[in-house]
Amino acid sequence: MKKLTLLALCAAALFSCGRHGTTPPATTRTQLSAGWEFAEAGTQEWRPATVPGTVHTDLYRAGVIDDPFWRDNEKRLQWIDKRDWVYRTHFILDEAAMAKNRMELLFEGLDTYARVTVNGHEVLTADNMFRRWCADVRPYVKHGENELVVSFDSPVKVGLEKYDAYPYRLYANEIADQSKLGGLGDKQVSVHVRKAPSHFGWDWGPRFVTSGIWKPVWLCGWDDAKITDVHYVRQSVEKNACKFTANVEIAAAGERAATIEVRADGRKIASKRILLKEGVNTDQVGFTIRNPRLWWPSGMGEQHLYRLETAVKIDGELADADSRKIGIRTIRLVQEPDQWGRSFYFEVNGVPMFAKGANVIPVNSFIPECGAGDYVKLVENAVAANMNTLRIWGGGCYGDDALYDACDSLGVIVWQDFMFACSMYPTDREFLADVEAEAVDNVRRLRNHPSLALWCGNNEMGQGWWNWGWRKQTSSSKEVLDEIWKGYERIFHESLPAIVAEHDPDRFYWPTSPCSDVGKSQNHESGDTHYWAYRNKQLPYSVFRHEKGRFMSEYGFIAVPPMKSFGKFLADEDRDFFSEAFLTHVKCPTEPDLTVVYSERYFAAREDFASQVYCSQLFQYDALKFTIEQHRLSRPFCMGSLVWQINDCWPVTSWATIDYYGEWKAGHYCARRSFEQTIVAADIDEQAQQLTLYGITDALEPIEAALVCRLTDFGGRVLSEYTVPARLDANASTQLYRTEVGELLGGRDKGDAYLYYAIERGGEVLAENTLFFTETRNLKLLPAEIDVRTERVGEDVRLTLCSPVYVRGVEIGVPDEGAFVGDNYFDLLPGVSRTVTIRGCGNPENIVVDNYLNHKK
Ligand code: BMA
Repeated sequence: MKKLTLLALCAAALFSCGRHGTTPPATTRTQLSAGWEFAEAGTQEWRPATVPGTVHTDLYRAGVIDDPFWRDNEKRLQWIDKRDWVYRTHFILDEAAMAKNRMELLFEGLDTYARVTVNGHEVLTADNMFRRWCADVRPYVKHGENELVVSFDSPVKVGLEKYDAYPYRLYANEIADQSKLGGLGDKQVSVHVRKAPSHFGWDWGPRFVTSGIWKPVWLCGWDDAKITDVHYVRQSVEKNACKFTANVEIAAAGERAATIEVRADGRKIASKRILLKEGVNTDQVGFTIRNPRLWWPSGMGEQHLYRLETAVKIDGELADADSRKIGIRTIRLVQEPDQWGRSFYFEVNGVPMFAKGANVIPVNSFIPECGAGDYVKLVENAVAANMNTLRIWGGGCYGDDALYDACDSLGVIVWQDFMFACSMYPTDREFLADVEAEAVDNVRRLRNHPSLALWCGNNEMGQGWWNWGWRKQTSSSKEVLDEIWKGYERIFHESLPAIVAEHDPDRFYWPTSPCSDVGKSQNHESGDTHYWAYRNKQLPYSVFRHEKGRFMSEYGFIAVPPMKSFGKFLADEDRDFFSEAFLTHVKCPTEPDLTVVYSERYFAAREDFASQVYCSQLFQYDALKFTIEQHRLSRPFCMGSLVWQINDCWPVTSWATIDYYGEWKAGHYCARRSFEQTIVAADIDEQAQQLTLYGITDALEPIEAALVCRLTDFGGRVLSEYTVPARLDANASTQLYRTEVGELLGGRDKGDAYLYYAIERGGEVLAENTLFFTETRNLKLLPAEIDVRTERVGEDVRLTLCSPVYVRGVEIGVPDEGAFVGDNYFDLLPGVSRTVTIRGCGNPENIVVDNYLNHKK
């Protein structure tokens, strides 16, 4: 049965007309989200569709396919991307709608090869998932019912045509384009298709090459004028005043006198009379915000945002209005010569910022499954872990507006990649023109966000080409290799920086991540660094003591999902690290072997699934703790630590610190602790066997305190204790104490004791930490019985844990859906109780507290 979308004009004024008057603007924007159906091309099997959405999720909802994430279903669903699909809906235009002078159809995103018809007339064709597509449909619409049809060609079929027609092969990483799984043999078509690279698979992602209307569709009616863009450009920031220009872009139907009005938080602050000409008009309106309140990243100050509204009035009537929030701040990427090479850090409002954060991949393999709330949750989770920076990584998609809104309001700096990763791309003019249009669309969409700090050309292409053997693997003539590199330079050294300079001149452009210097191999003296080499050689994580760069934009430690999540994507019989279904959800080639090796190395082998899962989690915790502390203690040499990765797009063994279902893995609890504003951290020089303790704070005031150290055995006996004065410099890492390890241990075995160290002021512990002198497997841990007391406090459950002996990495498991454990994977110090609040716990009797390491042997 057909459902109809009625264009109720009065309800259709989507953009706030707010303080500009009570009458809605003459320009109307109506979302076409109802009544959609889909069918395979050439069939008449129409089924209900969700728009925005994807064909995979529509097939699942229609009961045609099983859950794509369940067990090894991925393998059986590869046929979908080889078919063509058609989407259609109907909408009704009433007289008021028909009276509009202009009528445009706007697709915020079409994935990917699409032909759009209105009442049988082709109005546009699309070939790039990342672009916006707009068509004039006025000549084709009619009073009453109208039909809108979007036909998608298989991205794989089109990709294959392009691949076959291309004069030479282009490098694509085989974990990043799993062509064999897709039934295409060696034919890696992803680089020819402008859609999320990770749709073709990744080392954490399934291969689901989607099609669909993945972003909202709008029908826009207008008479004289429509605002097509507003860019607020800061001219100067002074203590008492911040000067701005609003660059306003207006489409006009003919020559008309008009007024542009700008309001800040509802108060009119500027207006200008202009003369519109038919076509696209651009004009500038200057205004000043007096006594500006600055926007700061989380942890550095408040995130003050101003609501700015720009309106166009004709004959005193509101033609159109644009409303958005902006923040006032300066951000500079400081790259200046220093004793180590050249710095690389963000300076916000004149204050150097140590970037604490993570990388973001697509939030779901089927991106439209996520709504604004999911993006808010993601950023809240980042801030909850004391992060101030997110990198939107280049192998997925440019983020949803809601993601940047959340970063603005919660104070998270965004490093934004353009969508190119781990491959080399076509070099022809047509491809270049397409990606240029894509870049312009996205730069214009995102440039008003105060959180946005930097545009980066691509992920890992420069290093891959010159230093990771991609040229060799391309096995082409020198001429072809030169041509590929020339194409690279055209996109990343010419076009994209020029687009950023023209459309977003205040923002820094960085050609590729990682990059030390254009054309040079990666070093630790300048630029940003990804460090992954430990994996292939199975190196201990302590290698991160040496593998530190000026800004660590990627590093991470893999872990299986938390125990609670397995039941959602695996059957009970799959609970084995090497079962077929389990391995379907492992995409990284070193896994699960590396996890097994590391579990053995750090914790000693364990047989049962639950304790293997636990070891995998604790490994992620310990390795991240070590590495984050190394980064932070070596500031100002290193000024950024972005964990790979904060999220997952499906249930998988990955480096994510939060799994697909939103469960915090051990790594996220660790990040929260290690990214706290003030921490104490230890560094052991293995060769000299010298221990140095550091106090690190991002606070803008120095801290006068005392450093307390207690060498203790695992039964709780204090072996030695001392206190020294400690002064932590503001926004810095300060060496507090240095000693020989041997002297400290006083002849004891390294497994006999641990060091508790803390900074205290007036009896208050400002930061505390523990240090071991050997791997956990060698610690002389004693059998422990943890005393667990439970108490209900309102909706929450409060657990108080205590043990007379040292307990490593306590894991608290709560089976209830949606429950959140306030703290987890921490160590219990002998005789020191710890209270944890659990949200959403039904029956406290179901809580499992264990650590597998202090069991009786
Ligand atoms: C980096 C990233 C991704 C990848 C990750 C983990 O290379 O840029 O390509 O998923 O490492 O291997």
